[in-house]
Amino acid sequence: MKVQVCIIGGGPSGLLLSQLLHIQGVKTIVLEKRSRDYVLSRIRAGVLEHGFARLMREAKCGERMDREGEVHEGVFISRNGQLNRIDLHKYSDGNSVLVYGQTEVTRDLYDAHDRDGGAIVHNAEDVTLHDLKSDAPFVTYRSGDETIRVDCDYVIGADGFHGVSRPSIPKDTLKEYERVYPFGWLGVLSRTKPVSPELIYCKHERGFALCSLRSQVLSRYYLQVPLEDRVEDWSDEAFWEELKRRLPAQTASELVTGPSIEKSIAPLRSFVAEPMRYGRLFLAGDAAHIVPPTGARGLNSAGSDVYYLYHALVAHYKKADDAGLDLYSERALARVWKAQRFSWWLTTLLHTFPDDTPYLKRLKETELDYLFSSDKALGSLAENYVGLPY
Ligand code: RFL
Ligand code: PHB
Repeated sequence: MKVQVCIIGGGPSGLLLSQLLHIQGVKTIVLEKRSRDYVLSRIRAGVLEHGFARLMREAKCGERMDREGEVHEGVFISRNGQLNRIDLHKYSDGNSVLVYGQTEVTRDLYDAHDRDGGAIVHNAEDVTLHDLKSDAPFVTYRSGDETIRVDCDYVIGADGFHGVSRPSIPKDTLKEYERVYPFGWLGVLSRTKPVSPELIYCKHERGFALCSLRSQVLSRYYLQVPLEDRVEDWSDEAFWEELKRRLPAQTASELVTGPSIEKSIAPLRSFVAEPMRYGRLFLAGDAAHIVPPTGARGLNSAGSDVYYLYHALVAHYKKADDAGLDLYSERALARVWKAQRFSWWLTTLLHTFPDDTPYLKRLKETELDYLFSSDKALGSLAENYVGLPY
C-alpha cells in the first residue's frame, strides 16, 4: 500500500491531522493499535482552547462541538475556603474556552472519517517504522497472520507517550527533559449536576481538587492522591467525603453526589523530547510532550502541533515549499515549552507537595495574593489558559 502520509496513532492528534489533510486531498492512513470502542472509552481532557476549536471547524468537525460544547468565560480558584473568579473573557481580550470532552472530539473525528472516506486501521499490531532517514520510509504492521507494508513520503508519530514512534529515534539524537510529580489525580465521572457552572481549581492543605464538567448533567471531579493509591482503595463514598473536605463549605453543601460511572488514577508528569523531527518522522502531541493536567494544556498543545504540521505538509504538497517542515520542530517546541511553563507553574502553586517547607508554603500564598491583586498577573494566567496564539 502507498500513501503520502502514514500516521501512527488514532488519538485526537492523529485523527485531526488525517482529517485536515484528507480534506486537502493528501492521501493518509491512520494506524491505531486499539479498537475504536477502546479509544472512545478513554475519559481525558475536557477544556478546549479557541485555537483547537477553530481547527475542528476547519476539519469540518465543529458542528456538534459548537452545538453541545459550553463556552466558559471564567474559572474559579478556591483557597482558604474562598472562591475567587478569574474573568477569562475580560483578561484575555474577549477570549474563552470551550468545555467539550476529548471523547466527544474523538467521536466527531471518527464520524468525519466515516463520512469523508478517511482511512483508519484499528487493531494494528506490531507497528514498526523503517528507513526514516531515507527518501522512501515505510511502516509495517500485523493484522492477524498477515504483515502489511505501507510505503509513504512522511511518517507522523502521534501514538501518545507510550507509543513506538519516539523510541524509533536513536537515543543519542533525542534529548529528553522530564519531571515526575510525587502524586496523581484520581478522577471520577458521575451523572450528577455539576456543583458549579464554571470549573473550580481548589488549593487545600489536604491536597488539590478540581470540579469540572462535561455538561449540566455530567460532572467530572479530581482529587490529588498519593502515587501509591490504587483506584480500588477509593470507594465512591470516600471520594465524595474527601472532595467535600477540600471544597469551600458553601460549595461542599451544594455538591450533588451519585455513583461513579468512571474512576481512574493518572500520574502527573512533565516531559519534552527534542527535536520533534527525525528524518521523515515528525512527532506530534503526547508522543513528544506531556504536561500535568492542571493547566488543561495537553490536548491543546497537541492541537498546535497539528496546526503547524498540517500547514507544513499542505505547503509541501501544494507549493513544493518545505520551509514549514524544516521549521516544524522549532516552531512547535517554542509553544510546547510555554505550555510546559504554565502547567508547571499552576501545578506547583495549587498542589500540596510532600517536601513543601513553611517557606515554600508562604511563597505560594504570596504568589496567589499577588495574582489576585494584579490585573497584569491575571492577564498572564488568562492568556495562557485560553491558549497562546499560533
Ligand atoms: P493519545 O490520546 O494518547 O493518542 C495516542 C493514540 O496512539 C495509540 N497508540 C498506538 N497506535 C499504533 N501503534 C502503537 N504502537 C501505538 N501506541 C499507542 C493509542 O492507542 C492512542 O489511541 O495522544 P494524542 O493524540 O497526542 O492526544 C493527547 C491527549 O490525549 C492528551 O494530551 C490529553 O488527554 C491531556 N489532558 C488534557 N488536555 C487538555 O488539553 N485539556 C484537559 O482538560 C486535559 N485533561 C488530560 C486531562 C489527560 C488526563 N490523563 C488521563 C493523563 C485530564 C486527564 C486526567
Ligand atoms: C477535565 O474536565 O477533565 C479537566 C478540566 C480541566 C483541567 C483538567 C481536566 O485542567
